[in-house]
Amino acid sequence: MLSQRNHKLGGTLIILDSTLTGNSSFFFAGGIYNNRGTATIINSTISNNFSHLTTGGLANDYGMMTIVNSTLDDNVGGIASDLYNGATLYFSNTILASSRNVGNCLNSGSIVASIDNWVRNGSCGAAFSGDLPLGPLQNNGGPTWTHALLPGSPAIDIGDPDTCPITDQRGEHRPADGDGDGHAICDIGAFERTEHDPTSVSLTSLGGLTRPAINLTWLGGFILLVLLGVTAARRWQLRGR
Ligand SMILES: [Ca+2]
Repeated sequence: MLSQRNHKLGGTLIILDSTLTGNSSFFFAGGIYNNRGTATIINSTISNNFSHLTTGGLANDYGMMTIVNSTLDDNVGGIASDLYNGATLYFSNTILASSRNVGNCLNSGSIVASIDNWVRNGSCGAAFSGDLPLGPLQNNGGPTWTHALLPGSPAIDIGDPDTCPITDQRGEHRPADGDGDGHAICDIGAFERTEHDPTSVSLTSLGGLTRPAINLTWLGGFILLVLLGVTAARRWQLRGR
């Protein structure tokens, strides 16, 4: 992993059931920049991160990155909003929904697998594309904040069962029958809609999509470096403000 302050080539990073939000970088990715390492992101939310020159969310520049059932939204970058791959990428059941500037995903490397991903502009081999409204980043249960799939969302019950984790980011069991048709199928993204989730979302709530001010400090990704080697099951939430 690489940053301006902490420069370490290679290494292994696992992010599980976590939220990275409010991080920023001028040169590198706002969320995570992987340089010759192995980065695995599962059941996690990468939201409202910023990079002036590269990607607001994730960048895989050399090395290998695997992304499973994660949600990327409200990220802003110079070349892509959510994801850049310059090396080897596996990703499945993942949402790239940012809509604030450039395309969602830019690939100049090898996408070994792109399975049942929802990418707003259809890039990087997406199976599904188009606008995908999500709930605001908020407490939807569980130890970390998430973007809920709204009632009736087309991302409900269309995920790949073979790469579906047994819980969502909140700890809710997967798969759940989110569309009530009697068939429990994995959802796309970090949030699995269950029968316990609210059946309506107030306009007031949706209108509250206020985002933290961009904070030109180096937080999220670098704190994670310190946590390398710590149990992968540990859950944390990083907020940049
Ligand atoms: Ca489901």
